[in-house]
Amino acid sequence: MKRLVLLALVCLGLTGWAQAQVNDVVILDRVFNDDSDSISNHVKALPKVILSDTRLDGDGRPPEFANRHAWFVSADGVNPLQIPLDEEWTLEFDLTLTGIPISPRKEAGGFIRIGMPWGYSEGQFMVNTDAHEVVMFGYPFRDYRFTDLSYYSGNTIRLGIRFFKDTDGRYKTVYMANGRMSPPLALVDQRLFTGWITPGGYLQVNIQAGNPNNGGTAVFDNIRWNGRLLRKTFAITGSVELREFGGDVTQVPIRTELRQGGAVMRSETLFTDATGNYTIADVSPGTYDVAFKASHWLRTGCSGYYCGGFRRDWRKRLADQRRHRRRQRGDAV
Ligand SMILES: [Ca+2]
Ligand SMILES: [Ca+2]
Repeated sequence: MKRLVLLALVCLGLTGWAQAQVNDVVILDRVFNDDSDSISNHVKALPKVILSDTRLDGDGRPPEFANRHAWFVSADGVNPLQIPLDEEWTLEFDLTLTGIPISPRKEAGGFIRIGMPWGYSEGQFMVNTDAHEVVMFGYPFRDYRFTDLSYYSGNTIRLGIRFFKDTDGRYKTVYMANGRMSPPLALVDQRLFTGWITPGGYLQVNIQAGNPNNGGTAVFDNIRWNGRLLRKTFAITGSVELREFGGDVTQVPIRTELRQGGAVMRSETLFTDATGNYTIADVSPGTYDVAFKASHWLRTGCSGYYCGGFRRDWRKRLADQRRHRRRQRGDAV
């Protein structure tokens, strides 16, 4: 059986690291911080984000205008992701803004940063508690108002932003609110853009001197990125070796199974790069066994991939996998 080739696994990609794709958010506390002794609390429990701030009675130091907190889409949960302008995307969520009291203004909604020669500019697609508006504003985005919608504190409204490059070559946005859509709106001064855009959401609470109970909470639920609920996913990476195979390894389809407790959770066909490296993308947190099989060749497996961060026993798992691999090799000879 000269053709009998074993896929020798190199079990190095034990934990997944996020790829440059949106699968997380990062929360930025106190983007405005005019009341530095307020009490802010933020929760990231994807696909939900909660931003809250209270005791906004000022801190005695000017300015005494407002506090703002934001979140942005991210690949690593640490840095906002700068998305190339030519990439089309849609961000949606169910927003519930509660203001106590409803005046002075509490506002929340979508938030977009776009790279400009001086750094960046920002637009807000927001609702507010006092004027009951659903509006978009902020250079270089075009203003837009949903004139047939009103917003009241405690309401839940579904908001969405779509960004794309139109066939006329101009970058445009479409705003969505409870199923209604704006027309495509071209951004202004498009020649100034430096090539990236980062969307997310924000909460802003205006200060009310003398009222320590002044505060607001914004719940962003069911956050969807390009239609997919935003949850943190991982990539399992590693390499396989097609021993005794002299051809182009990038052309060899490899059947891959992700298993949990013996059950096949997912199967797909993948190809490696020229050096045998593979990536299984968009894996939900969990512990997996991975099995590989190329046509006519032995199936072999690698167990104990843990997606969700390093585990203390990962060295032991690697050792177990090496033993397992040796056994598999022995079977093949
Ligand atoms: Ca202040
Ligand atoms: Ca205060």
